[in-house]
Amino acid sequence: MNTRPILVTGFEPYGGRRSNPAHEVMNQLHGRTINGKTIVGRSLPVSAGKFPHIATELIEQLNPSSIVSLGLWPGESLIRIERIAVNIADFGIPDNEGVLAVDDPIDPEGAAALMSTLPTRAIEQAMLAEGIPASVSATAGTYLCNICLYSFLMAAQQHHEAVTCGFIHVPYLPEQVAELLVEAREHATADLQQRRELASMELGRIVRAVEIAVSQ
Ligand code: PCA
Repeated sequence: MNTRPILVTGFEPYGGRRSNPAHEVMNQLHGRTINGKTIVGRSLPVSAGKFPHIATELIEQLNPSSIVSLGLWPGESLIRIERIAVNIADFGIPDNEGVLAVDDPIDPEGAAALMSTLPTRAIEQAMLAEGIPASVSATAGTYLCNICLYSFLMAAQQHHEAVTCGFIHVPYLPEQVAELLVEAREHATADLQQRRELASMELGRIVRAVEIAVSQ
C-alpha cells in the first residue's frame, strides 16, 4: 500500500544567526520511518514573499497525511506546541529578503485565526511523560512561523485529502547559547550582556520531542 508521508519542515537560519535548530532537527528526521510512515524533511525560507505559495506547492507535491513545521523561538526553555495561527504579519526584524511587514493581514479575505489540527494536548502530555519540558502555546508570534502555520492550514483546507497541520517552536541548542556568550564578551555590548534569552535544549531531546509529535 502506498502510505502518505509525514512532512517535517524546518526554517533556515535568520536574524543574523549561523544556524537554526529547527533546520537541524528536520535534517535528522528526513528519510526516517516512524510508525510505518516515511518522514520527508523540507527546508523553508524565512521569506514572507514565498508564502502561501510554498505551502500549497508542498502539499500538492508530497500529499502528506500530516505536517509538523519547526521553528526557533529564541530564549524559550520549553518545546512550544502552537495551537493557533493568527491572520497578522507584524515583524520585529526583517525577513531574509529584507521585508519588514507591519500590521499586514496574511490573507485579507481569510479567517482572523486558524487552529492547529494536530492533537496539541495529547502531544504535550506524551512529551511530558517522557520528561521533555513542553507546553501548548497560545501564540506562534506574528513573524514567519505564524505565517507558515496559517498558510499550511489554509492550503490543507483546499486539498482533496485530509491533512493535519501543526507547528512546534524549539529552543536554542546549547552550542548556540555558548556562541552568543562568546559574542557578548567580544563585542561587550550592553544589550547582549543583559540578554536573558539564554535557555537551550540538547538536539537529541528536541529530535525525540518531534518524533513524539509525529507519532500522535
Ligand atoms: N523562527 C521564526 C521564523 C523562523 C524561525 O525559525 C519565528 O518564530 O517566526
